Amino acid sequence: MTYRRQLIRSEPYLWPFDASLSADNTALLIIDMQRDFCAPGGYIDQMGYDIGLTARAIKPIQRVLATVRSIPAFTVIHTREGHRADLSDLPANKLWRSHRMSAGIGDRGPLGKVLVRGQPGWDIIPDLYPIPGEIIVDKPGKGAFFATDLDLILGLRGIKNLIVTGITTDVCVHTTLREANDRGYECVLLEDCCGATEETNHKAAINMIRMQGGIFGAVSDSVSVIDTLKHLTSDSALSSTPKG
Ligand code: C5J
Repeated sequence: MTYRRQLIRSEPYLWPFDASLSADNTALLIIDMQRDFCAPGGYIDQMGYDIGLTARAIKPIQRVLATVRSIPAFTVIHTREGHRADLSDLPANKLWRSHRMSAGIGDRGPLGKVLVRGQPGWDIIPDLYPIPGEIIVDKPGKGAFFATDLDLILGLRGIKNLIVTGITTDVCVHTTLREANDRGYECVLLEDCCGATEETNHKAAINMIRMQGGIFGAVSDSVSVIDTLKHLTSDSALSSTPKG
């Protein structure tokens, strides 16, 4: 299967490092775009943080998602952080810390039980809701590889490049990026498609990626990725095989 070689404008190098970008070997990863992290009444809001800082990622992600959805066979993976209704997968220290912030995991809030699977607050926001064929990975931790089948799914699909988006930049996004990088995935984080509970943390998390020649991968943005991906539309239409 051949594709025209494409690179995405990014720092500190053009991504991916080996110019291997194709619709068959690349996935868009959308991390935890759940009401609990960016909607009024959710977990982050209850802790008193500014949800404007996380919600601002919604529109840029929507634009990237629309582009990717127009490319046949491009893999999209959504993740959701959350726990079983009986909280049997919730570590005691995570529960204790959430109580300290007046947003107890499992407690009833304006969007149902905080961070509990199946509750309104835990679900993905309507603006970015998965469509049939897109994969959803439910995770109990911050990293999307911990206690999930994400690595298995990526391996079975032959995916080696990950375009990483979502919230929050310094927590679940960074943990997942580091986990992916250690497993050999080539990652690019889209700066405007992320957000943190504090702007300084967002900026620091982005800056860390660029260190040491791209210690966890590269940093780009929605415009640059869309510019490159739209060229894939015609290439992949000719040569890709449907997945899922
Ligand atoms: C947090 C996340 N911040 N999705 N979760 O608790 O980053």
